[in-house]
Amino acid sequence: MSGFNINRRQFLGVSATAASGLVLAGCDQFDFLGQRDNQVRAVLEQANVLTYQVQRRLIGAQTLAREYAPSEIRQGQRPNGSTDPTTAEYMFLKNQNFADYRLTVKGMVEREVSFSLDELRNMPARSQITRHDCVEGWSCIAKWSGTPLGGVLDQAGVKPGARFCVYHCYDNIQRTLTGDILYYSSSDLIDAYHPQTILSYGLNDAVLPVSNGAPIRLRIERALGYKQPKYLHTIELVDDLTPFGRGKGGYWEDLGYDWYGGI
Ligand SMILES: Nc1nc2c(c(=O)[nH]1)N[C@H]1C(S)=C(S)[C@@H](COP(=O)(O)O)O[C@H]1N2
Ligand SMILES: [Mo]
Repeated sequence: MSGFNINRRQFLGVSATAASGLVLAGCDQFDFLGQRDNQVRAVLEQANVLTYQVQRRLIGAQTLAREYAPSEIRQGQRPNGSTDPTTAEYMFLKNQNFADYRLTVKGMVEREVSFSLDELRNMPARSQITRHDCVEGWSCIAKWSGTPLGGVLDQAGVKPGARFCVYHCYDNIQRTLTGDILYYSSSDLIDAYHPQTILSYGLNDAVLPVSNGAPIRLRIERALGYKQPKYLHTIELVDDLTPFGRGKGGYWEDLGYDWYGGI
C-alpha cells in the first residue's frame, strides 16, 4: 500500500500548490470564493472531485481496512473534538442513560424509520479492531462493535436517486453569537454499504462512553477521524450536499478539509 500513499500525497501536493498559487494571485480573491461561478472556487472544487475519483479508483469499492489483533490495543481510544455535548437534547438523553434515544433514517427512502438502542443492539452485530487516524497526527487502535449501516439503510429502503448519507449529530462543536453549530458529516453510498461501516455502540468490549460518541457513533474504517461522526441521531439520504452547513458535506469540510477523507 505504500505506493498508493506516495501517489496520493504527490497528487494532493500538486493540487494544493496549484490552488494556493491561484489564491495568492490576489488576496481579495478570497472574497470571491463564496460566489458559485467564481474561477478559483471552481478549480478548488474540481481538485476535490479529482481527489475523490483518484482515491476511489486506487482503493476500489470493497477493499477492507486492515484489522488488528487484540494484543495491538495499547491504550484507550483517545477522546477528541466534542467529548461531552452540552445541547439540551443530548443532556436530557444522557441523564436517562439514553432510554428514549432513537436513530432516525429519513430523506430519500421508501419509509422513514427510527430505532431504539435495544433494537440496534439486536440487529446483526460485528466487531473489528482497527486504527483510527486523526489529522492532528495521532492514531489509536481500538475494538469497535456495532451493527452494519447497510442493513439499517435497507430497512428504510434507499431510493434510486439517493447519492449520499448525511450524518447529523447532537453536539454543538462550535458556539457562535448567532447560535450553535452542530457537527455533521457525510459519505457516499459505497462507504455507507461497506462491510466494515458500522453504527457502533461498543468500544473495547464496553459500552461506548460519552467521550467517544455515546450512544451511537459511526465507523467508516477507510476514512480519517473527522469522517467518524459521534453522537449520531439522524441519517438523511440525499442527492445533493449543498443545502447542509456551508455546503461542503461536513463541519470540517466546510472549514476546508477534503470531503472524501480517505486514508
Ligand atoms: N459529533 C462529532 N463527531 C466527531 C467529532 C466531533 O467533534 N463531534 N470529532 C471528529 C474527530 S476530528 C475525530 S479525530 C474523532 C475522535 O473520535 P474519538 O473521540 O472517539 O477519538 O471523532 C470525529 N467525529
Ligand atoms: Mo480528528
